[in-house]
Amino acid sequence: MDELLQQIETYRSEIGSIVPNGAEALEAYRIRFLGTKGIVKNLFTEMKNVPADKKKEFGQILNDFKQFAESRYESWKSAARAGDGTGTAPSDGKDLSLPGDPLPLGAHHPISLVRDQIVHIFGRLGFSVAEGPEIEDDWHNFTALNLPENHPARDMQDTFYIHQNPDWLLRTHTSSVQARVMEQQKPPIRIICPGRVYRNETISARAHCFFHQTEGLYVDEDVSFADLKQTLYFFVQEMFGKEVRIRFRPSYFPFTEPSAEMDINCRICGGSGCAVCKHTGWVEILGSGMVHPKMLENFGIDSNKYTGFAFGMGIERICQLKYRINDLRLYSQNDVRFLKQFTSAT
Ligand code: 2U9
Repeated sequence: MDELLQQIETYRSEIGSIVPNGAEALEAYRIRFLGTKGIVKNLFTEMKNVPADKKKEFGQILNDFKQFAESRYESWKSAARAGDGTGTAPSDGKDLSLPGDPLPLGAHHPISLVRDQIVHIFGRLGFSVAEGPEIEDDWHNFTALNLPENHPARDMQDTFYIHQNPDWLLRTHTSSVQARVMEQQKPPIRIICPGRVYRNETISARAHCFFHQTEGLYVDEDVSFADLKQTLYFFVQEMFGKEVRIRFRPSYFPFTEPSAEMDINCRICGGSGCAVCKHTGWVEILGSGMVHPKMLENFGIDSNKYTGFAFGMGIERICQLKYRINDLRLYSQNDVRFLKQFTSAT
């Protein structure tokens, strides 16, 4: 019995040190250890000489050894298959059947997560996504949108112009996408336009030279301010929870009349007052209004027959309130410690 155990140990270390090189060596191994007259078979025939009270223990040891010899054979065989295609194991002797190193998985950027959630919420109300170029011409970014040359609103936004052509610029808002859709489509129009926009700002915690917007446009017969309010109320309830409170304040945008900004009760302090809500309990999250009749006419849409509402929001702002991000620079620094914290909310 001791002799047999000793033999098994010797075979184990022999197998452990084998590096089968090529199909022939692999086959030689199979015949020597696993063949019909091989070592494993022979060891089993020794069972008859083992005393009855040791048979169970020895049988277990033999089965373990058999499994060991077989598994080495199987892994070498698949390594050889995965090797050079000739059925020969790679010469460096690596066991290619071992599981690979896990690939580190990335995470979605918080801006993408919030953008996708906005798209999803408005999608449920029948809004589809429209996209347009980030390099725009003056007409689509300004003139068509009721912002003629020398209009003071142009001064409100510092614009990046393209050197090669003074008519080209980096879009300062995604309203230019709505302009392109109005140019091409007849009502009913129900779109949202998420995208990156550019403004010539000094980078700080509160300003950046690019950020992300989602604007929306709904033009049809009988679209009213009540539709605007209920649509935006539905949106914030879905985004921030049913208990969210809203208020509208009159405002001015060149594309809309009347115009209003919408506030929600502060998600950071719950209304008790903090730096984000400037101790008012309210934070502005978007601008909106009824599409200016002149705008509809600019695009050949009969303003006596059709009305519409539009809105625009900064995605970074929604992100800030949702995830309590207080520095705009974090969005573009690509620090993995920041980026890996976010999970999809949809
Ligand atoms: C067309 C018709 C109407 C787009 C609108 C706003 C109100 C608005 C800003 C808020 C903060 C964007 O992120 S922000 O800077 N936008 O308040 N945008 S209505 O109205 C349009 C646009 C195009 C053809």
